[in-house]
Amino acid sequence: MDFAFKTALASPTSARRERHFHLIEPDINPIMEIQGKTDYLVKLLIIGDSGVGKTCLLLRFADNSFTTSHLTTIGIDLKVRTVNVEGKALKLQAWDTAGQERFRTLTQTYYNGAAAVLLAYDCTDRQSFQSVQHWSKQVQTHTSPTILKVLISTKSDRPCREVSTEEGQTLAASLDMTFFETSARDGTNVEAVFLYIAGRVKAARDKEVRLMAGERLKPLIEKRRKRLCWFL
Ligand SMILES: Nc1nc2c(ncn2[C@@H]2O[C@H](COP(=O)(O)OP(=O)(O)OP(=O)(O)O)[C@@H](O)[C@H]2O)c(=O)[nH]1
Ligand SMILES: [Mg+2]
Repeated sequence: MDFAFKTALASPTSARRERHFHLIEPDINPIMEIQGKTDYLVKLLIIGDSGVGKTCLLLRFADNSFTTSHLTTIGIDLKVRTVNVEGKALKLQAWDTAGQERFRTLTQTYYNGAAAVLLAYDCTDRQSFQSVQHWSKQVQTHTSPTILKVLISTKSDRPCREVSTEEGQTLAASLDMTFFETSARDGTNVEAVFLYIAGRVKAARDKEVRLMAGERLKPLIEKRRKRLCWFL
């Protein structure tokens, strides 16, 4: 794919290493992707506070890998994997956003055209759980009401938990979201999250295709009906 990359300026105050690139033009041609044996192209976005484990979750899904270092995402990054659902190939393009405050305006520009949003919090960090309300408002403002929303609790492998499963489930239900408790470290529920999204998107797109086919046949059926009436 033909992306324009630009090296990001690392914050001089940040003690953390920053390795990602700032991707400036999300210039993806859906037609080109479809020619490459893709039935459906699915745009996803993962959001949440810095350090909750968004990049690690996507790395586990796309590359089956995990890193213990926090290499904070600069701007935005992209991970891609094609999954098969009932014989159809769905290319999942997961946009990995930066949780840091200074990138929030940039993140907003990537909501457009997303089929699903994954909102992540760290179950060992109550502050990140409290931020869910803020992120949820962002989703409401920048996406259509029909977008698929998934609340992700991360780092379930860690013993020092600050947010219970029940609290996560209750919040997800109040925000009309589906809830998953995950660990990028041991892989818990990572496949399940993305397969759930792929399954829901496929069902919705299949329905759209059927409806469109029905609309195309309508004039033909009407013509036949009229001809039949003339004979009777
Ligand atoms: N134990 C454990 N640690 C995790 C897990 N997921 C992420 N981490 C750790 O959490 C830290 C932050 O992970 P990242 O994925 O870089 O966080 P992020 O949400 O992408 O952060 P930003 O890019 O700054 O927004 C890293 O040190 C990871 O190793 C997990 O499932 N279990
Ligand atoms: Mg990241």
